[in-house]
Amino acid sequence: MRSAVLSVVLIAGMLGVAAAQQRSASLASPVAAPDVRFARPAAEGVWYEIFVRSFRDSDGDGIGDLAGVTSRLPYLDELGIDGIWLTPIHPASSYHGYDVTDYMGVATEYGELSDLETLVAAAHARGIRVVLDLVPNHTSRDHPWFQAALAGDQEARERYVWRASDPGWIGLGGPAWHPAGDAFYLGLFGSGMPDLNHDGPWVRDELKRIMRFWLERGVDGFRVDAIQHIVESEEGIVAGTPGTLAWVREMQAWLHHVAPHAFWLGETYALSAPTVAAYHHDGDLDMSLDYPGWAALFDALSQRSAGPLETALEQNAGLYPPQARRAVFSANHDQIRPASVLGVLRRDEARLKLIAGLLATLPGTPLLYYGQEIGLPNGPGDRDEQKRTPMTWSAAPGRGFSDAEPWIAFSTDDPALSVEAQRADPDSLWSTYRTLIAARRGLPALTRGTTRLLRPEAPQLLVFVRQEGGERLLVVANLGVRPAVLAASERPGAPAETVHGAPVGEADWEIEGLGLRIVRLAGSAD
Ligand SMILES: [Ca+2]
Ligand SMILES: [Ca+2]
Repeated sequence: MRSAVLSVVLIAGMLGVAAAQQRSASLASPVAAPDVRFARPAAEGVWYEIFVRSFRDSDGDGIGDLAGVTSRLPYLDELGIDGIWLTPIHPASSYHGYDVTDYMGVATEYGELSDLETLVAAAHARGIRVVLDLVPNHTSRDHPWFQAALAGDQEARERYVWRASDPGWIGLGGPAWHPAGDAFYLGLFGSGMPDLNHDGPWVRDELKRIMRFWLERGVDGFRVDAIQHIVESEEGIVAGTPGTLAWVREMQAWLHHVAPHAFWLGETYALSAPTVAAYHHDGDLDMSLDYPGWAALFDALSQRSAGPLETALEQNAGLYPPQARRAVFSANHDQIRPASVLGVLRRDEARLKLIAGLLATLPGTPLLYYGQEIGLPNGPGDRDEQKRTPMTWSAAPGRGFSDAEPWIAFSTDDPALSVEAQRADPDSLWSTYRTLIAARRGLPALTRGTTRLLRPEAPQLLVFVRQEGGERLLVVANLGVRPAVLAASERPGAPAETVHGAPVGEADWEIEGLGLRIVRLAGSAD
């Protein structure tokens, strides 16, 4: 009898091990790449972040949705977009979706799984990649795992991070530890977002299972939320720990193995370039968000000096490993939009156009935030919702966003701040973006070329050479508001053709305030 019981236990144990091995084995098998031939590698395209709730409402409930995004793919194609990043589409506790309650679901207000599949297929048919937001650091407090943990389920409890007493750490905006029963759980982003425990294999495997689920539906990668905060040290270091970097390396190795066609874009929210570079060196991260570059861009614009961008370019040279890719941007759903940062002065449109020019020419992968191509401003006040107001497609009631009252008010009633108006105006910000993106597409020196910084006499002029093969492009950007001169003697070659901006010739160039030139240089490489 005893031996029979023992046998049953042994067999059950062996079955359990076998099941776990089978689970791991299926996680490691390759995912077929979508049957699409993209025109260029992901890193050489222009990307576009869509806050799904605010892009286009297809069914008249005032909330943007997946079918709405699908309906605007021709628009994105016309603008020259190669890839879109969708903010979280899953069932979640909050409107923004970063507190997920079901990682393999689609929130009812955004549609159904089939709507996502339709969107991916339609995007791929146009050569546009689709990346989903992945939120691995925390779930919602309402996620069934956390609810089970609160109810005392030991396995569920181990998926989160607990202490018997409050260690007193400060999280991102308040206390990091939150009471529940006779213990405390970690929630760096607040009590509504409990941190997952990535120490054990269960959570890591589950995350791989979630990624597989979406990869099998054709998505091309993931933007990884809060990537710095995955693993905390015992002492309470909550960003960039060796444990987090090792976690990134493991996850990237897994992704490169099962889906080498897909990639990660990490939310490396740090202003120090060496801190961001560590995710590439130690974590083998595919692509980072260039927050140091974002800060340098606005420093340069506010100081009317090329200095901050020159410093950033010099620091970046040799800092990142050769395979590292950086997304360069001027806004996302967490930032005040440039049209609001830069105020309401008349000349600000020139500054927004200069931002477009710098994003198109600086080394990196340009990443736009929906509405930036028309200079969409923030709404009133400083709440995050006001960074995420509905897209203004036209001047008509509902602004082409929705036939219903939008979920939040539009940030502008200016009819000129619409796609419809700016598309009809060859001098508009929208037309500037479209022209620059189209030019960039045809210029490998801009999409993948080397970068050499020059130091001209005029401190407001940012001057650099992008080179690929025998093609050399000289980029000159005037961060000042007054004209500045780049002498012929300061240039590394004779101009062959003005690619962007008013034509320039052999003499000294006077570049207007906030002006930009892209000039092909004669002759071959130096
Ligand atoms: Ca809707
Ligand atoms: Ca964490």
